[in-house]
Amino acid sequence: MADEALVVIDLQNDFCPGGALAVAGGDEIVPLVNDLIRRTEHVVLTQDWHPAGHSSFASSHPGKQPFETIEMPYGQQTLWPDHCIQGSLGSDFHSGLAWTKAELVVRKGFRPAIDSYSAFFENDRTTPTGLAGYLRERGIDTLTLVGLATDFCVAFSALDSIKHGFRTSVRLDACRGIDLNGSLETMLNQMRDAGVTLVS
Ligand code: VGL
Ligand code: ZN
Repeated sequence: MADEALVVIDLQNDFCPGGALAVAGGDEIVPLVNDLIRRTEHVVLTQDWHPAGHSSFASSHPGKQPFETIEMPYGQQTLWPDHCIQGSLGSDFHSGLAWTKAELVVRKGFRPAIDSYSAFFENDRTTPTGLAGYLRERGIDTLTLVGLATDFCVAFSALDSIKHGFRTSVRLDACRGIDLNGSLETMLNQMRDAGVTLVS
């Protein structure tokens, strides 16, 4: 249907086993995601895309370790291992992903001072990526989200998608989570409460 799009979130080497910020089983979703790509007319991908020395990297904050939380001007920020550095192998899409059909690749996290989990807004929750305008202009009103990680980039994208008024579902069987201090359950509940259709 012309009004639906599949949004594949951050299915990149660094989020798959062997990568810098590996999500357990991240590579297992590739066949199912490819299946959904084949069956969906419009496909959009997101690509986490950080400059070296990005402010979300623990290595940019002396004395801080990955997975600690710090206070940034825009609020709380989890610190991560260096990952998805622009142009690195880790930033490439998983080699098995059938990405060529994608009509748009949204890159995010490229501003040095601000992280961006969501495909729609950066982590200050106000700087837009342009995706909502793109989808609206294309007449797309219904989104299915899949990818990595369920409790970070997928969840933040799904919540913003609802805020923008898109009918939104997340295919949980085509996602994998990080689950940091219970984040998976927290974000599943937030998505459910916000009106995201969770398909398992
Ligand atoms: C992500 C942490 C940092 C994600 C991206 O894709 O969920 N998580 N950057
Ligand atoms: Zn990132």
